[in-house]
Amino acid sequence: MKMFTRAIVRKPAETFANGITTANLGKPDINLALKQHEAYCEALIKCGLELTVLDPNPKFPDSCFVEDTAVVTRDFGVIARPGDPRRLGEEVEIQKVLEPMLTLCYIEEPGKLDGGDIMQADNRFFIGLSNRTNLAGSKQLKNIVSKYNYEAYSIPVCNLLHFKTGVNYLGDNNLLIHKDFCSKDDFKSYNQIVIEDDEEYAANSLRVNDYVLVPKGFPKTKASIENLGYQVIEVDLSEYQKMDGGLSCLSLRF
Ligand code: CIR
Repeated sequence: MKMFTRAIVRKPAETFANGITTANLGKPDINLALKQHEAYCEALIKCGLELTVLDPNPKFPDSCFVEDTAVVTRDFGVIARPGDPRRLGEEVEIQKVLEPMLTLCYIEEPGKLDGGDIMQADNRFFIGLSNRTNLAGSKQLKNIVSKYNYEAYSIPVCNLLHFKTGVNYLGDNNLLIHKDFCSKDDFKSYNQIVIEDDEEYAANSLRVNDYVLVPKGFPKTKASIENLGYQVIEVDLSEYQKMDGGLSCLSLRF
């Protein structure tokens, strides 16, 4: 099934280790991060995507996490307004890249919104209210997507960086969800694949066309996804995990 045809990624910069993190997993190795990024790009190409690979931007250590700077669909894009002031400005360059590709709308002050808090599930958008995404940002996004006939719901996010740190939609009504996700009841209508604490990082796995990309080292999640009938590609993201970055944050797909 062809859901996406292209993706935007940005290579990590030499300043990568100066980015924002709460992970306590040590300093990332930039050379290994670059190798892992290449493998991630190869996985997206295997899924059938045409990639736009942006050069590193050392001014923004977190700028490889492009997902946070926009919300994109095949019909339109929304330029986000990053919720942490240290990342404000990353969205400006992404706007330049997306402008020739998509009709764009914008989240404006006082709205704050990180793309990592936005999950599309078929014709619905779930908008996580987190430390990075506020009610004003959520309301603006709701107004935008409703013009394109999507439903939109705000969901409280607790104890997680982003909404999609804990929940991800695979398609076919299947939803990966961390066992302690605080707004679990909002997802009763989905077939929930519950992720235990020891595999929490793998809750951020990503369906791309005929494959599901799963971070390497989480065998139970991988098996659960395979049991649903999906082909899995494992991607080693150890260096990104050290910077609180999940698998989906490394690309914008549409
Ligand atoms: C940050 O704290 O903003 C980055 N170090 C990690 C961003 C990860 N993005 C995501 O989960 N969508």
